[in-house]
Amino acid sequence: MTRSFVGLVPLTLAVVSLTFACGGDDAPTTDGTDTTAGDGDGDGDPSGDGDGDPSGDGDGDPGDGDADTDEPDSDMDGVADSADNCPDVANPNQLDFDGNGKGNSCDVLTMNATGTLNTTANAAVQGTNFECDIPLVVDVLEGQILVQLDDDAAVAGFEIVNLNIADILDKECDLTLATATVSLTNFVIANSGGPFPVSMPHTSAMHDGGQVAGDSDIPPPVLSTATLNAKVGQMGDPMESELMLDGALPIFTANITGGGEAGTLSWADGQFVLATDQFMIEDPVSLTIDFELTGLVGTLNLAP
Ligand SMILES: [Ca+2]
Ligand SMILES: [Ca+2]
Ligand SMILES: [Ca+2]
Repeated sequence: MTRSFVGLVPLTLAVVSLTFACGGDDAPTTDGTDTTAGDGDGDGDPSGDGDGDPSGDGDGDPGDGDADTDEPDSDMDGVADSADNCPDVANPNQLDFDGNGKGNSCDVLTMNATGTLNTTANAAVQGTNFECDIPLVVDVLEGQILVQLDDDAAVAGFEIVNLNIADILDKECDLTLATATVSLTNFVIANSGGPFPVSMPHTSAMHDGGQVAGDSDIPPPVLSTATLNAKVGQMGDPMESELMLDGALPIFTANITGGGEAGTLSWADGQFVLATDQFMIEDPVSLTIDFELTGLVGTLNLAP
């Protein structure tokens, strides 16, 4: 009955005018909107509760988002589709770290990464005590890191999509028998899978304050390559090989502030073996040179 009544609002308007003319409405409005004869509330609402709600439950649906009526709630998280910031993902907390209207559970922070990391290349002549270290600056020119938070303000996922690193050219160290010269070119650290989970607990208060901080608890899996050029002594052309990194990066500390407006990823593991490689030198004498990249220390700055 109620629904059919509301459907007749235009008709009802006419009735009200008639009723007013007849003096039967005890609370008519002066703007002509009170279309319900005799209900006394002056709003034209047949349910009499004054909210224009045909169902009479007082919530003014449809479109109020409380899902207590026949409004669809596709993910059944208790928040109606029309008000759900992730309509297809159950996220009853509706947490939205960056306040962009998309809830954490269906949103990703995309951060650009730049910064400087440090590692050390060790060159050693097999079967001898001759070895030397070359400090290398890993200058991350550009990169992309994705950050995924969830609806419980408890877990974050990270994905290091790529880190493009400036060429490292002609770094030398003294192997006693000869000078080792090392170059790293086409150096890219890239994701080797999907986002990886990390345990980075933060409270709802921190979330609402726009901050995530903590340590990753597993090494990020990466597929990283570089071309290693090495030359020993002044003879011959540089040797070249594909340098495959170890498949993981050390754990890091993350700190993201301002709801994703800024952040850092910091590494501080000086002992981590990042990559190894081996060269055979035939001229002027036969030597095997082992190379090892050890340590990852430094900070990447993150920005949207
Ligand atoms: Ca929902
Ligand atoms: Ca949802
Ligand atoms: Ca968001």
